[in-house]
Amino acid sequence: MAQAVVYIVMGSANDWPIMQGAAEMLARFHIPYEVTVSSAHRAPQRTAALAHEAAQRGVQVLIAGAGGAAALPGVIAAETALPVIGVPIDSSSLQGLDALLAMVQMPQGVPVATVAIGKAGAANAGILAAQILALQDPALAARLRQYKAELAAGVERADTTLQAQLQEQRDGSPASR
Ligand code: RP5
Repeated sequence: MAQAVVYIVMGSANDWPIMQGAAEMLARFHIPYEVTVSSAHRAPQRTAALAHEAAQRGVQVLIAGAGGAAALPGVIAAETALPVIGVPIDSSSLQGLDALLAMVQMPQGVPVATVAIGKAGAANAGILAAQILALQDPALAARLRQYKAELAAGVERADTTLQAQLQEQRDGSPASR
């Protein structure tokens, strides 16, 4: 298996159904990754060690997902100079708003690139990691351009379908008879 260049860390195995979205994006762009569970609060030493050792192991970007009082991405960012992307997970009674604020409101000097709460955020974390890696990888940059072209083509198709439905409604309306 290829050496992982992205490390996905989650505060709990229960975060996996959401964080899987990041893994799927990395796989789509052919980026080797690893996934692990670690918790800033429940396993602080394990979290610090994995963040500290990531660069030596060839990791270039970390994605950290957590819910509640989500310290995980910030603690990882404190222990490494690698870019850290934070994914707020909707796993508490505050629906992820607590995790979002914990990640986005990092003090000056220790950034966490925070994405949206939940599934869209997890997928975007995978894409953002790919975009960072693509700065040094022209083949990956080409795959990202292709992905953007597919997004745009999807919008064109959706609009064509919508216009056809609207036309059908207009043609079938009493005023047009
Ligand atoms: C956070 O607490 C985890 O990231 C998870 O989203 C949340 C709840 O964890 P579990 O009690 O389900 O393990 O640290």
